[in-house]
Amino acid sequence: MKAAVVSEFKGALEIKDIPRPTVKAKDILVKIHACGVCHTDLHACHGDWPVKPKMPLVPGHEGVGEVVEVGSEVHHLKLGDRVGIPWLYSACGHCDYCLDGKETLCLDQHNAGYSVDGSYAEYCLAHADYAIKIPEGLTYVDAAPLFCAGVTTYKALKVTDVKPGQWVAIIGAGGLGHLAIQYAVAMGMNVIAVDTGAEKLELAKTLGARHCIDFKKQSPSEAIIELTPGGVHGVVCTAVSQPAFKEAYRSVRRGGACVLVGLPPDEMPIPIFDTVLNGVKVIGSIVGTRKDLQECLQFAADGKVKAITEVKHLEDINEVFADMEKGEITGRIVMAMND
Ligand code: 8ID
Ligand code: ZN
Repeated sequence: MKAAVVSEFKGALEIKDIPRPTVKAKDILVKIHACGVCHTDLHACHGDWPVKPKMPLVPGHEGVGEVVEVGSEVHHLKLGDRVGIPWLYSACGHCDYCLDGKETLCLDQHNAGYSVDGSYAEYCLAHADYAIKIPEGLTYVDAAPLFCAGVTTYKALKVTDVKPGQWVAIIGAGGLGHLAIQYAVAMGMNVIAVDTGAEKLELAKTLGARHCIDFKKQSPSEAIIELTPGGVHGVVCTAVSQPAFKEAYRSVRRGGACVLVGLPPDEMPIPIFDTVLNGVKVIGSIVGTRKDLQECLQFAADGKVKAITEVKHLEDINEVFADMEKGEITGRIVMAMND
């Protein structure tokens, strides 16, 4: 099968012919029709984070397609089912976290396109218990970005605990952020979006942001505090930039929540005095559970959220990564396969 493979950190991806994976008892094989390109894939190929991915690696954790093989112990999925393979490739299912509905914190998890090969390929293996069905009415291209960008931002918004009618700031309106804006609007929140460039900010406005701030033209936190005296009730920071996290922290009102989602490999210095006196919550949020994923897919199936996508192919991946590094992508790039 054809796959995009990275063999060394920071090396280019190569299109290779590699063996189709073999299905074990609890697996399914998915013929991939679309896979979104997440900034995490770029971090993986660069070896940016303390925990390193397998190498060589087939990246990709927004892969969607049809089930073409079913393991002997799989009874809830059948040939032809439309499914997606998220970042949470598998978890142990037995630890405190798994039992407590916090499976994304399981210490014994695997991650698609990181610790196991992912969906930048014509076929991808999935653990049947963690592959999620795509509701009717969603195309593969529309569904793919929801398997990471969608579920991650939907969950992060839940974690802010911002209520309908209250204010949330979305810092970084890229692949994740443009979906965050839509989920926030659908959840009844008032949104302020922060990014740079007319194209991204105009898109943010079209998607329902009440105010848009260009971080290259003004200080986002100062602008946010002027717009919402005291600051916003919650902020979700998806930007791949340490200064953006400082701005996010400074934008939150007393008692509010600053939810960290983006993963630049830096530290975030936090003033202890202000955090204590202001009762500010600083919370990390990692993707979402299978339940979160089902919910976030349903929002899209109901027409409340729609990923803005541009379709490319496996052969384009190095160019897509270069554009992503320069911040030149609006919405999400989705690679179409087997079409
Ligand atoms: O579960 C998680 N926590 C999770 C899940 C998926 C992705 C975390 N991530 C991480 C990725 O690894 C990456 O670090 O979220 C980050 C964003 O992923 P993405 O949305 O896929 O990346 P993108 O499409 O490149 O968008 C990033 C946006 O940030 C803007 C850029 O202009 C771009 O639109 N941005 C930057 I860079 N600096 C900014 C700043 N100072 C900024 N926006 C506002 N202020
Ligand atoms: Zn991702």
